[in-house]
Amino acid sequence: MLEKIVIANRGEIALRILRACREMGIKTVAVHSTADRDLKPVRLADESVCIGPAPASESYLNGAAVISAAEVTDAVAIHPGYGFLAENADFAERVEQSGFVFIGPRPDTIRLMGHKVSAIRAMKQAGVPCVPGSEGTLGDDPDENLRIARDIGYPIMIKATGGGGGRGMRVVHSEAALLNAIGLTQGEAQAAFGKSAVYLERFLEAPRHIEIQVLADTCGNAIHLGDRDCSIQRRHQKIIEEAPAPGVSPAERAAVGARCVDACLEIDYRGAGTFEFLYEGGQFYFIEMNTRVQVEHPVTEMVTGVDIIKEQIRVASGEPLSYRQEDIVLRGHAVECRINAEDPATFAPSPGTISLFHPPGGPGIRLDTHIYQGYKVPPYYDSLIGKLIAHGEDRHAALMRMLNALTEVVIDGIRTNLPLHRDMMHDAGFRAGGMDIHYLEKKLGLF
Ligand code: MV4
Repeated sequence: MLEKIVIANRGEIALRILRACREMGIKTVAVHSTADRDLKPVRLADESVCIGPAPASESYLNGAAVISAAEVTDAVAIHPGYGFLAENADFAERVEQSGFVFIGPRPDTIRLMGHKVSAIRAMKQAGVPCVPGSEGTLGDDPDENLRIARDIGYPIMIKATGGGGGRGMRVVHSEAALLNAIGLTQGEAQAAFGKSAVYLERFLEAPRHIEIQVLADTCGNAIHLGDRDCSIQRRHQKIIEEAPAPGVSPAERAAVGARCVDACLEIDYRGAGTFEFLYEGGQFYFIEMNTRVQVEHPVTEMVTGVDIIKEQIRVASGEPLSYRQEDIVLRGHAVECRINAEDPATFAPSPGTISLFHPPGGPGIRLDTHIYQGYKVPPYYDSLIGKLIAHGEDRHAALMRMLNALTEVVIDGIRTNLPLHRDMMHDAGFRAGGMDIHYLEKKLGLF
C-alpha cells in the first residue's frame, strides 16, 4: 500500500482525502498556498509544504511545485482531488516520469477524455449511447456541413472542441442560420481556446443531467456505482445533486451502467471516473467523461456504502477493487446541497471570517467541510465551503432530513446560499423530482 500521499488540493476535498488516508494508515502531506496556512487539512496533515502565493496559478496549479513537495517529503503518490491539476494529462505524465504514483487514470486516458471529439468517438466505439452528431470535427466544405446537419436534424448545437463549462456552444434552429453560426462559433473558439474546431450534435431542449460513477482497477475489473442526477444547476454550477436519479428504473440504470463498465474495460480505464449523460425521453446520451473524483461523489457513497477515495487509493497501489458488481446494492436515497460563500441574491462571492458555526447532525446527515468558527474564507478560490449530504430510506426521508439539517446549521459572518437550499426543499417541482437542467434558472428568473 502507498506509504505517504501528497494531497494536491485544498478545502473540503483535501480534508476528505486526508480522512481516507488516515483510515488506511497512510501518511499525508498537505500542500498549500500562503493564503491557506490556517486550512484545516494543513493543520491535520502529518506534514505540510507551502507551494506558493495565494493565486492558484502560482500554487495549486504549479505542477513543478507540487512534485517538488513530493520529493522533499519522500512521498510516493499524489492525489489531485478535483479541479486544479486533476485532469491535466501533462501533469499526470510528469508525476509518473518523476517516479511518483498519480492517483487517477493513465495520462493518455486523461488526454483522450479531455478532447471531447476523441472521447465521443471512443465511447461510441465502445457501445455507449451518444447524442446524434457529426463524425468528428467539421471541415470547411459548406455543402458537406449542411448535409451533415440535415442528417442530424434541427435544432442543432454547435460545440467547440476546446470549450467547456458551457463556453463555446451555440444553438441553431434552422438550416438558414447554420453556416453563419458555424463561422461565428469557430471565430469565438479560436479567440477563446486557440482552436477553431467545432462539431455538431442534435440539441436536446430540456434534458436532465445524469451521470454514472465507475471504478476500475489494474487487475481487469470495472464496476459502476449507479447514477447521480445533477440537473439542479445555475450557469453550469451544480447546486444540488442526488442519487439515485428519480424516475430512472433499476433496469435502465443497470443497462447504461453496463455500457459504461464495458467502455472502461475497452479503454483500459483506471481509477474513479464519471460518464456524463443528458437524459431525455427515457434515453441516455453520452456527452463527456470526467477522469477525476467529483464534488458530488458523497451521494453515491451514501447509497452504495463504497468509499470512493479509498478505492482510488487502493487501485493506484495496484490492489484490486474491494467490490464486484454484484456487491453493489443501492440503499435508500441521498441528496447533497453545495454550500457556497456567496450572496444569496446576487451570487457574488462572499469571503470573510466565519464568526459563528453550528454544524447540523443526526441520523443520515453528513457534512463535508473544512470550515470552523474563526476560519477566514479567502477570496482567491471557488466559493464552495462545504457539502451537506442527507441520506434516508427513500427520497422523501432524505429530503426531510436535509430540511432539518438546513434549519439547524448556522454559518454567520459571511453570506451563503443556505437560504436558496432551504427554499428548494419546499419547492414543488424539486420535491416532485426529475426536473430538467433549466429548472433552477427558470425559477430564479434568469431565462
Ligand atoms: C448539450 C445540451 C443540449 N444538447 N448538448 C453544457 C456544458 C457541456 N458540458 C454540455 N452542455 C450541454 N450540452 C446537446 N446536444 C445542453 C447542455 C447544457 C447543460 C448540460 C449539462 C448541465 C447543464 C447544462 C446547462 C446548459 C446546457
